[in-house]
Amino acid sequence: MGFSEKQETLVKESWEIMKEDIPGLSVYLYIQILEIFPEAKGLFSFLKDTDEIPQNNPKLKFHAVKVFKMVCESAIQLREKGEVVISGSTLKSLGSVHLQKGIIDPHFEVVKEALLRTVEKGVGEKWSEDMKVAWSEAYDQLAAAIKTQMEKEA
Ligand code: HEM
Ligand code: ISQ
Repeated sequence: MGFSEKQETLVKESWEIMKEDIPGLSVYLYIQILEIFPEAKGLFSFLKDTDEIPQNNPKLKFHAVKVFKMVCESAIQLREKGEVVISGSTLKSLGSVHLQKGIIDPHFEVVKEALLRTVEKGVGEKWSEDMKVAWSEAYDQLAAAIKTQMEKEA
């Protein structure tokens, strides 16, 4: 099933709404991750040594925004080219960072679920099944590209 223009629009539109509350949604994303998978705390350098999720940590925000933006970018590419293309050096570094942190397939499912919950929270009543499918698809394809790279480096 191809990625439609409507799906691309759904992802882009929701990100536009979410941008209005980056600090809140960044923290929410980590809360969801830790709720589903508490051990993730030890993986992130900016969470390791804190009891609570820091509310205004620039690194934390930066990482969360990066993930959202990458999924958006994937949605655009899926519609334009039918596949997710990440530049060689970026992909290499993504592969090695996640490999080195010991990230495995089930972790990708955790982040996916947490991401979807965060989009749902961010867009409020605009949330829909179609929007969920669009984000899921874009995330899955992006995750697949990272996983393929991780296998190459392993
Ligand atoms: C680091 C993106 C999945 C855990 C990173 C970085 C990016 C990123 C951009 C920063 C890389 C750098 O510092 O050069 C993504 C995307 C994902 C994904 C787009 C899925 C499509 C996951 C999953 C986990 C995870 C499933 C596990 C829960 C981490 C950790 C770091 C990291 C622990 C290092 C953070 C630190 O302490 O500095 N990821 N990631 N990532 N990612 Fe992911
Ligand atoms: C995955 N990799 C790096 C940072 C992240 C932040 C939030 C959610 C998932 C992430």
